[in-house]
Amino acid sequence: MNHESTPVVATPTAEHHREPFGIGESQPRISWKTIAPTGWSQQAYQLEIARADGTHLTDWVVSEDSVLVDWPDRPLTSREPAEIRVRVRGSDAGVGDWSPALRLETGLLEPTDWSAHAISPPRHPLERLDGERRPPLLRKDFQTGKEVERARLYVTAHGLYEIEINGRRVGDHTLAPGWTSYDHRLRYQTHDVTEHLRAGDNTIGAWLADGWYRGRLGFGGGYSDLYGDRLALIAQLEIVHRDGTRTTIDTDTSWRAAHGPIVSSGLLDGETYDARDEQPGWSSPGFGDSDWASVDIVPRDPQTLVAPTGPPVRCTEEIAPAQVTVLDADRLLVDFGQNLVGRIRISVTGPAGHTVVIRHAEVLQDGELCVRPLRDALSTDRYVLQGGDRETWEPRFTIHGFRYAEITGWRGGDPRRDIVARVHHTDMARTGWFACSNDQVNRLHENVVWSLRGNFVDLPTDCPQRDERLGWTGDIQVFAPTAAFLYDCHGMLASWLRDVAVEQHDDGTVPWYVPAIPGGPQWTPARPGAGWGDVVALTPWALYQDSGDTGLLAAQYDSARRWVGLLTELADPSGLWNHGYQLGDWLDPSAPPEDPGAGRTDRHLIATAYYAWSARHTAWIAGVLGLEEDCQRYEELAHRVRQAFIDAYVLPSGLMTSDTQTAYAVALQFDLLPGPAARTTAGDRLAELVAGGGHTIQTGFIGTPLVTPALSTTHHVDTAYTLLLQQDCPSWLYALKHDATTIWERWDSMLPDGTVNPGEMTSFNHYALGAVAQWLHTTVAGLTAAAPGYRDIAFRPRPGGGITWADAAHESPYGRVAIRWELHASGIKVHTTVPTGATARIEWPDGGVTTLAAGTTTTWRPERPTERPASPTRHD
Ligand code: RAM
Repeated sequence: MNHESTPVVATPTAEHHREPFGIGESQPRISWKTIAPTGWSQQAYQLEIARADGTHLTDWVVSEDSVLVDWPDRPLTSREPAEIRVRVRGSDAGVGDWSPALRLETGLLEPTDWSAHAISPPRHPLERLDGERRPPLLRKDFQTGKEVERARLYVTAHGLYEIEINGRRVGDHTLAPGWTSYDHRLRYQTHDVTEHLRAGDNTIGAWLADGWYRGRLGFGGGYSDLYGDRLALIAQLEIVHRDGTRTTIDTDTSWRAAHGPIVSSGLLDGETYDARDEQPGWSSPGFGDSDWASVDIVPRDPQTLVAPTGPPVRCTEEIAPAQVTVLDADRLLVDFGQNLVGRIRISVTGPAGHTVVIRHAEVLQDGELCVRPLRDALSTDRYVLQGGDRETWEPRFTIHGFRYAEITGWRGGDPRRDIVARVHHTDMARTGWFACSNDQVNRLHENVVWSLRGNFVDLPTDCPQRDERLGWTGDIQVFAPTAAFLYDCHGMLASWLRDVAVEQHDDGTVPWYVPAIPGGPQWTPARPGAGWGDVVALTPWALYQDSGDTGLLAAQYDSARRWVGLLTELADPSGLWNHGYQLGDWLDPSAPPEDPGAGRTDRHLIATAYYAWSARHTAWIAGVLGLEEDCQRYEELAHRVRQAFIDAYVLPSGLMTSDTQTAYAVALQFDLLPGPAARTTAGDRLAELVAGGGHTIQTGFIGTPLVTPALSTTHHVDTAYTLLLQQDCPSWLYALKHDATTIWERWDSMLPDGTVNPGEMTSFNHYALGAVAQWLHTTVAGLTAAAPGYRDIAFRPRPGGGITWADAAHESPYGRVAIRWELHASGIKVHTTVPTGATARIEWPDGGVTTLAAGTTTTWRPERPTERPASPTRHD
């Protein structure tokens, strides 16, 4: 085959790993992307697996599949490296070159692989010093007599850890091992530490801190010791020598412990560090640790140790101060120009014992930090100077949500050089982009991205700043489609959904937030809540739409089934879920600040709608999994609940019992109306309500992601644009008047008069209301997955709102999908990019369809587009 028509395969990937090192799958599924000339399609593929015992070549597999194909060889064993290459054959029978190799390595796959014990500093005198629980250091000296070929560190902790070997930090993870349902699943991390070791004397040391394991968490004062009251380290350092022999250094009773320079550290409260207490050389050989204490072994079942499925949290960006104001002699107010999540690093010079205090806040009030929204989170870091030359410090085991910092006792030089905000979050690959001719809409989109970054810190949280920061199920349920477009969050969310399933109650109730911790009588014990519990059926499906990962559906199916089974018991015989505690359309702007659930839409209308929608999704999941009987049973259930919904909430006139935007949006988007005529009536009424409300928002968490799609699929795209572009409160763009750089929890977290909303729940960094971004992607730009994983793509641009061009791109499992449209006086010009392996078409606003081949195409459609009649159901 000649060179020009040769397909080029990029480096394959394994599962959803960005860094396939220390993975937990013995049979990882493999994916690859091909770039090939227009018209080419894959007919067959071949995989080559290089393992220690030789290179295995599969037969040619006749298949068009390239996403998450089954592992083709015998299962990998623990600690096993492998290299995988792919080549493909096309319709013309020509064979392409081998792809570059994917190098992966498994972690410890069997509980019996673990020889390390969980070791803890002794309770006395280390742990409770003057009522403090001072974070400890642990260390061990060891010898490597023989030359080192390679070395791996498998490590985790009760609490948070950082490791040093021979004075050098291992890896760059933040807040490891992250937060999982620790009693069931504790993640360990794998590091290649070959370069850290040297022949002869070596030392391994660990910092530990409370983190989520035993630090104070939760609202209303919170709770400490939620998982136990003893920190512990589990570390297994496996060294393979040049001669093939092995040495393993485990955490055991030969390790020693002492206080470190961290005086206190909490995720909510911040960290205090006394540099005078540093012990130089503590993690290097030759340090005398005779006055360090011995350690105890504490229980940890190795069955619960799991490898990560997603990337770690790490620093992804540094931001210099945008503005620094000197408040008084010793106090600086720093504005980073961006509400972010992370920590501040300072460089200072001053006398020993001098303390620099850093307080954080998202907003100002009267020129000072406004910390009331933080509630009981102190978010204060303190650095006590050693008194040497320039001292540089960033806290290790805390994290804050802030745009502003007040620094008292500043002893640095130029603040723009000596103060930097370091942004930390799960280091997912960016996969989605959007821009258009309207700068405010672009800023709104940028704010969504920042709220995603700030709240994807190992688990999907509601907020990153106050004494909460919990994995609220409802928030990610509404936001998951947006998140999956913008970032590759599949590995991270797959882990979190495992935790949701393990924490689901025996009767099927899904906790309000996962990991579940006590939350006062409103939240504990958990009660089944519509929109929140439905995460177990809707979010796996949303992720599947983006990734095509049927394995995730299989893993989560039982959880979805148990939830829908519970709803079937709770519902009345007709299928209505019309009793019990519900949050309704949470944070509907008409709800009073102190009662965010008191929205205008009947809570039980929402509950039955979600019941029908989850039953429908469970049927779809069963269908994909080939469970025909289940599929039919859940379809029938969904149909019955739908009918009950219609009978109870849709009046003969076509209006609904709750004459609200959320009610119509839910009914339209969840396919809960009797037919096309009823859809038209509902769409028209929704548009009337939006116009009647002066095109301001009247929806909360439930209605907000649905209202613009409900309008645009019922012939009211102009109304949707007017709503999108509204600037008065409440609206998406209102927040920009107050210089918002993230999405707020409330439409009016900042009131029009510039004061902070008096509600006790007022975050400035909450992604739920940012779910509108998915409408920007799918409808304003017009980039939609018409089949799971973007194997079929529908470009459905719906220009409006005076926007003259828009573009969106998504890095799909097949490769980059992109669209840019531009309005011209005589028509619309659309540039599209379709990856090899996908089919695609443009569905024009007037109903016309243009079929596209893979590759980049420019399509010109004369005349301005007009809308076409409503499409019957929503499947995006
Ligand atoms: C608050 C937050 C969160 C929401 C719950 C119900 O704590 O607003 O986002 O899901 O309430």
